[in-house]
Amino acid sequence: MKRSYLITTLAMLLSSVSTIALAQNTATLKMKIVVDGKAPAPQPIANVADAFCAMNGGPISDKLLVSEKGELANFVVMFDEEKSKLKVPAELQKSPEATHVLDNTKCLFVPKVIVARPGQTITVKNSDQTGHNANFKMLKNEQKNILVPAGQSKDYKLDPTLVEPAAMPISCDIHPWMSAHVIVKPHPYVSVSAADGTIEIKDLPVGDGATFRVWHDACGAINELNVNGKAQKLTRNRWDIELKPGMNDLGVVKLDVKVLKP
Ligand SMILES: [Cu+2]
Repeated sequence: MKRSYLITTLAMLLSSVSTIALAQNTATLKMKIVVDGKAPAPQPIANVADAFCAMNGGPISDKLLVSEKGELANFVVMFDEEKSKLKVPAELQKSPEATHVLDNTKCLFVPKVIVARPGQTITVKNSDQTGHNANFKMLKNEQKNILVPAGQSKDYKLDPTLVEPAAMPISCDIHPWMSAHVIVKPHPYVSVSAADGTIEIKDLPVGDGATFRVWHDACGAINELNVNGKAQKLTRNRWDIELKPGMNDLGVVKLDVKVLKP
């Protein structure tokens, strides 16, 4: 009894020591993505032929979602494992088992961006009373067009060995305005901005030479960002950041409205 108590205490002590050690040797990257300039308001989709989709005025374009304060949703910051000098720790390279849901709701895909790992499953759900399809236009994984009748769901399984080089489009051929993307990376270092523009990536390696790739569905090439008032040059959407131990809060990162193509 006494011995097991001692072992338990020792194990707890060791695990808290290793947690502290991990926290000191890893970095968290944080920022808030804001559009510099007045972004156009989302417009209703024109020529909606499907009677179900056309109900209640029809869908509003979800390609570019900017709050009243200019905060940009669905902006992606992802660690570039090929260009980075810093390495992903081995324990974080293994994909956990997980299922992501891509819903069809009110004739739009939800969410707009799915962040997945190799071998994981994407369940395409149809909450609408009309048929949809999800056409996975992948570069490495199987290209597949999945027809999902009203109220049903179907699975798309990602290959356990394949990584996609960029955000891959998913479209619905029945409703041409419907668009989502899937990112498949061999690490958990991908963040999609929330409605308030916040990005956060945890457990990153520490040091100089971390390279991140930035992406948004409504942007072409992003050659420059403004980080807390300072111009930051990017090369082909790639951004080199030095990561210090603990919190790396870059503050407000502004994206020029001119690069947006709604
Ligand atoms: Cu559809």
